[in-house]
Amino acid sequence: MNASKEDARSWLGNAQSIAVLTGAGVSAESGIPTFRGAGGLWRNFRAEDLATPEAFAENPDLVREWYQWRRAAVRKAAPNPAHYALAKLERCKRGFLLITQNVDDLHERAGSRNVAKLHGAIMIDRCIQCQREREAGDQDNCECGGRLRPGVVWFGEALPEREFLRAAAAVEKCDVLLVVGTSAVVYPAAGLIPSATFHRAKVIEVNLEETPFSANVDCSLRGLAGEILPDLLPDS
Ligand code: BJW
Ligand code: ZN
Repeated sequence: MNASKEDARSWLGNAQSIAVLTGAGVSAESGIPTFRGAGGLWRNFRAEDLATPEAFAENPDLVREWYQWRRAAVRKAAPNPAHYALAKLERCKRGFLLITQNVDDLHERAGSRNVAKLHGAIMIDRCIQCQREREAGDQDNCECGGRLRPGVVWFGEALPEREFLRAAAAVEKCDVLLVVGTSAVVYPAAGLIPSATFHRAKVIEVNLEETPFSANVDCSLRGLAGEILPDLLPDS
């Protein structure tokens, strides 16, 4: 069943509790490249091949250089209307959790407060030896001599448990799950979408393209997040 944008707007307006799941598409209009599809390449590498512990072990300088390039893009970027619309939606709901796979900080900069960051934060570095975290800078090594790595979750690594448990609990009890700008192929994050359906929430998807869940959600809206989200806000 594909309901209309008006239906989606009224579900959001009537919901007591809303969960939102975002992916790289939400930051694309801020100039931050997505992982898959057009713009998902850096030099000749696929993002999926660089975001792994194996890539870092084999070629830490290359992986680090990729992250320094991406950090520069994040520093230059500003939140777009999609980020601001989600921050505004949070302000008008009592039950609200923004679950993001994004490692940038644009949701926070737009004013979102209740955010579960499933894949960590790109602006943080963590020592692989003593585990101490710090704001990312130019250093390659910690004072203890250990190598610094970005504070993100690579393939094969566990998600931060507390963040994932918060996300799973919010999805189980929400009335509406709004899924924005994610290809929905990376697990366990993507598994939150069928979980919402199983727990009888309405699921609204906003994406430029079809995803593996488009046919099963209650409302699939095709287009730019920065254009659709402001128009979905209940009082707009
Ligand atoms: C727009 C738009 C606009 C563009 N408006 N839309 C079950 C089944 C199969 C595999 C697995 C499974 N469970 C686990 C796995 C393995 C693996 C996995 O999922 N693999 C699949 C890819 C096959 N998962 C893991 O390894 C996870 N860990 C794990 O499971 O651990 C188990 C464990 C337990 C206990 C102990 C130890 C281990 C970890 C996953 C970590 C993902 N990390 C990355 C990198 C983060 C760091 C970094 O940034 O460098 O996270 S990968 C990358 O993909 C990144 C993203 O957060 C994530 C999702 O991508 P996203 O956000 O969806 O972006 P895109 O580019 O894919 O899509 C953009 C979308 O936007 C597109 O659809 C566009 O159309 C759309 N769009 N512009 C609206 N303007
Ligand atoms: Zn250290």
